[in-house]
Amino acid sequence: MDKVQKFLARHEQLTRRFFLRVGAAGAALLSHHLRGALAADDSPELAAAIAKLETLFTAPEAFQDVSRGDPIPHELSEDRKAAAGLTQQSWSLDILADPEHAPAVRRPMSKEAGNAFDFAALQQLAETHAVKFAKVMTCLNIGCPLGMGVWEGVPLRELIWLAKPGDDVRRVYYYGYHNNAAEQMFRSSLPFARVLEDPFDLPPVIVCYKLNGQWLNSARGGPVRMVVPEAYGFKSVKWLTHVVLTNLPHANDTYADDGNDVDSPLKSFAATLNAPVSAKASEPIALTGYAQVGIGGVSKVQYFLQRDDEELASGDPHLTQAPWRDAEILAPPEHWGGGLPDNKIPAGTLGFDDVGRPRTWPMRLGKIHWAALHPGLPAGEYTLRCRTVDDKGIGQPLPRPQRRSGHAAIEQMPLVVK
Ligand SMILES: Nc1nc2c(c(=O)[nH]1)N[C@H]1C(S)=C(S)[C@@H](COP(=O)(O)O)O[C@H]1N2
Ligand SMILES: [Mo]
Repeated sequence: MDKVQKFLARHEQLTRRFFLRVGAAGAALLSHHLRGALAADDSPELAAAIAKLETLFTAPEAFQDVSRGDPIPHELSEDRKAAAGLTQQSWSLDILADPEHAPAVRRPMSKEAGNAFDFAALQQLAETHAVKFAKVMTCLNIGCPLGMGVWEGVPLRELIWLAKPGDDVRRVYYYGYHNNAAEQMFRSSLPFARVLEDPFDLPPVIVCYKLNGQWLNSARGGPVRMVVPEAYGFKSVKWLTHVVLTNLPHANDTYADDGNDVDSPLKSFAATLNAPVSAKASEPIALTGYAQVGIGGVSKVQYFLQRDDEELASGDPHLTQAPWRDAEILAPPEHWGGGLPDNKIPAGTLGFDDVGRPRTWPMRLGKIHWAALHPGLPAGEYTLRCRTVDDKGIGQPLPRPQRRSGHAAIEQMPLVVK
């Protein structure tokens, strides 16, 4: 066996899903998004590039970490975690009225009053209300996903109803353990209506205790964190300790102070993975990448290879008129990675069928992989760009090109052909 074949044999499950696409079995499995054929289905270069792609789900300990705090809560010793309420045994949640913009809350719950909501109560609610869904966790400021997995929890509204809120609640804000230092507090907020209702087929906002079928670990915000499906990471407060019901009509997020568009939902964008920096003249070029599927969906991933000595058309800053070529969106994987128990999508995960296949593809709020084989090029210096086109046919970075609303800039990579 040559090197490429050996490599493919080892990564059979990753490559198989790609080549399935071409056959009838693949066509049955895949959605209407997959169409057309690659320039060469039997390219070993492309097969090897696809085999190198990481799994779509991320093991909980392999997420990139951006947590704040001095010390960072998940780095406390086990004893100090227990004392701080950062273990399942010691965790509790206060659900209170905002003292400064107080709505009516008939049954506030707090540690101080001795009736805080605890982990046992959360598990009791979970028996009848648990929900699971797949989602990328993406930092608005960083742009690329920190990781993706299946998050499990109880809808926040189920906890809030226990506190018996009155009619004048307009927003909910919440924060987590912060070493009892006000300046370390990390706070987020949501309109009360978003907590009560799940618009546009979104999953609910959850109080989360599991990731990829395992108890939520300390680094990911365990024992309990918030997870807001359609939002960037800063809405998903870790080490959750307080939920505050307020009559305040506007956002008071920590990220608002940082100048961000705090109610912006996830954007779609494409990026390359293992993009070649150089290629041989006249030889096909294998391209691979991933895309984040934001609230607008992804109908296409496209790329565009441009000679650096040729000028871009003027008056088209977002390259809407460039000669984009369609890449292939890879079919859903058979193995999602991420350390799922028995390598299976947990039963009952929203958006997946009984055998763990996604009901729609690309799946919103997740990631996908893409690939393309570009015909050989003459020697020269080139720039490789890629973009997503959303379900309305709008190409990246539109309709929200503003960086403060989340990363959507078109990626550019240099490529030298020799
Ligand atoms: N308590 C607390 N929660 C937090 C943060 C934090 O610093 N403290 N960081 C937020 C930000 S900015 C992001 S992007 C996500 C990252 O989640 P992750 O660590 O699970 O990837 O956590 C959010 N939740
Ligand atoms: Mo973030």
